[in-house]
Amino acid sequence: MFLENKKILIAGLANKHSIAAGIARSMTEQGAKLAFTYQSERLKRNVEKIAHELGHDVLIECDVSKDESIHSMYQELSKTWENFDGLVHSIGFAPANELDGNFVDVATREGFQIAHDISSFSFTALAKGAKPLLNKNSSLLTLTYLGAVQSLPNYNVMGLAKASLEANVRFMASSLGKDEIRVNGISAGPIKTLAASGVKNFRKMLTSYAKRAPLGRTVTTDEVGNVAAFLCSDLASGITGEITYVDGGFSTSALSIDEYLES
Ligand code: NAD
Ligand code: 0WE
Repeated sequence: MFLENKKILIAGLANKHSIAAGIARSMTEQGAKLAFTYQSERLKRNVEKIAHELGHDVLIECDVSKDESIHSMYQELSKTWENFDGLVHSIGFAPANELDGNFVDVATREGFQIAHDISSFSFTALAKGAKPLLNKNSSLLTLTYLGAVQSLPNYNVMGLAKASLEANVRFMASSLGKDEIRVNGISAGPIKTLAASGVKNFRKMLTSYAKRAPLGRTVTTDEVGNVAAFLCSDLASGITGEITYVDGGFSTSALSIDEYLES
């Protein structure tokens, strides 16, 4: 088990379909001790059930849009964990009206600010709070998406926020490298989670993705989880500032034979 004796904090678990749930399963299999944050009282029961089933019991509320909430979360955490070895940031949000329609038409200053605050700055803010508690050889991880580097319909301001998040990975890696803290991102292919459930025609997107991806299918949260466990382990001690794609190869393929012959 390559995460034995590692204490890792996971932020962004909402329900069993969450990417964070796949990460928690895989990290548990590899022997990690986990703590979880949940966004609000509304999600507490879900998160509690998943944590207990996996044999973990540290659960703390944290709304990343509020510095005070992040501060008190770490105060609470430090009562059970004097120090820890990793942080998973699996949080993204933009107002729904920004994710439906022509980018320039639907973009607003407020939507831009919210998307960047919750989806990118929160990773820096969580790292800032974690820094005094992190051991040497710690690892920070976030979840990103191809929309950071290529445009696609409706992802809109989230694409800008993910581009910022990926730059955040590189700047945080540089900032924390001297403390032997690594910072990486996983760019996951589309998965039907709560965050994806509000998205129009998401099922169609999944089908079209599966067609182009070299593996001929979409990926699962457990496949993302396995790579997350690796990146947070000492097996990945030489990797930092990197974005690893877990997308069945989609981003490496310009056109599939099926798409080519269909038109
Ligand atoms: P999810 O809905 O299960 O997780 C999103 C989480 O963000 C939720 O737990 C929610 O509580 C949390 N969150 C939102 N605002 C918050 C706030 N103010 N404070 C604290 N937490 C807050 O969906 P998911 O798909 O598992 O998303 C996790 C991450 O993976 C996101 O960053 C998302 O952009 C990214 N991602 C998702 C996909 C996909 O297709 N599902 C693909 C690539 C990357
Ligand atoms: O990062 C994401 C999810 C982003 C997301 C989704 C929502 C829906 C509900 C952020 N904020 C919100 N806000 C809401 O109110 N993904 C990678 C999944 C995703 O979302 C899309 C996608 C894909 C893929 C939105 C449009 C187009 C494609």
